[in-house]
Amino acid sequence: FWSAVPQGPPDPILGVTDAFKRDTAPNKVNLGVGAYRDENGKPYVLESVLKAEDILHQKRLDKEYLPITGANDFITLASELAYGKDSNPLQEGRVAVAQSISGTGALRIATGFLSQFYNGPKVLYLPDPTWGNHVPLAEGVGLKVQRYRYFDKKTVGLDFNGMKEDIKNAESGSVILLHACAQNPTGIDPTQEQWKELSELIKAKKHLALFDMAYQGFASGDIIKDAFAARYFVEQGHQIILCQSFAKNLGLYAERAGTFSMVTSSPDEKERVLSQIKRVIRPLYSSPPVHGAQLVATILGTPELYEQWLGEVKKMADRIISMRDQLYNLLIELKTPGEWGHIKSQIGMFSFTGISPEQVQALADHAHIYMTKDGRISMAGLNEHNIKYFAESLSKAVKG
Ligand code: PLP
Ligand code: TYF
Repeated sequence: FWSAVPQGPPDPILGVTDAFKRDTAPNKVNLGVGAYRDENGKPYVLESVLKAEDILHQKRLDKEYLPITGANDFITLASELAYGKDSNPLQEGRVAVAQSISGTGALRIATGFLSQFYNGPKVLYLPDPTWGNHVPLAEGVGLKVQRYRYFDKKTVGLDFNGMKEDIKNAESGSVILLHACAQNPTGIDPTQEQWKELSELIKAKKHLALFDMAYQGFASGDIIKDAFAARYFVEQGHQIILCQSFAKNLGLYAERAGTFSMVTSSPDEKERVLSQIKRVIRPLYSSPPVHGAQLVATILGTPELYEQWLGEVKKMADRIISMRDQLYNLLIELKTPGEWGHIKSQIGMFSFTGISPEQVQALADHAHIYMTKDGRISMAGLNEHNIKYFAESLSKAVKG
């Protein structure tokens, strides 16, 4: 049956973890996948999550199927976290929300819904570069992918003029995917002033803004600040689509907790949209898993746990920021050729170092340091034990 099936390429990001695992060197470093690591390079389970686990355990809850759109307390609390409790469309009951299989699943509901129901151009505009999975998420359901300029190689910063020009030139009513904060892979976000301009422009062109919010809290350590862009667009009357993930900010990677939501124009429209969202979800997986959603709802709905969680998000974000400072200082001390200010100014889980694919390969071959081919490093993979080794190796690779 399957003799003609060709070998597929490894995933550009998860393939890095495989290569790292195969390496037997004791000093190997994995800066590939975007998953938080503690001071000792170990995966980190938040204290607030452990406490929520205890609470849930004692409740002896059943394992009944959830509704197609998930657990009601979870979707309510999760959307309040993203939009803000006093957000108009939430208050007015015109946001259609469904629990999703984390951020990826939310994006898949989004593309599925768009391909079936969107009357505008069936094109998804993605930043260049973006998270690799965005492309098959769109193309897999027949949406065309276009790019808007985002990264400026020369400044290792945002190509804001290019971005605006491409969004302006896109056919009216196009779907524009925006990273809500902590852009993956570049770690470069528009400023609040720039977001305001983008909102104007996207509104003037009647585009549909789709926010991918995978890092709320991870960028600045402050969940409100990190929600600025999405909330501002909503305040300005954009009927946004929002894909929310709890993988990073709650460290719930494998629990697959997230939401898909759409701001609609009325409660009646919301009901109709929701009825179709259910029909998108049903053949994909019928209904979502329960445990992660219960953890999130317990934390967001218990004031002490919520406060503790805010502190823990800040702690993770701050550790990453401190690694940025240290890495920058080391690279300067080592007289590494080039300008490295971007390491400090970039935001969130990743730093886009700007090194070449050859230098990336050299670091893997000679120093057992693994990162994605585009030179992106997961800052959380760095810690007091390996940062000096990494800076020295990077410096050496750049000097050639
Ligand atoms: N979107 C972006 C930009 C991401 O970086 C990620 C994860 O790395 C996701 C979405 C989805 O992740 P998950 O499905 O684990 O929530
Ligand atoms: O590092 C990144 O950019 C992501 C991480 O199921 C990731 O690709 C890994 C596994 C997964 C979702 C996201």
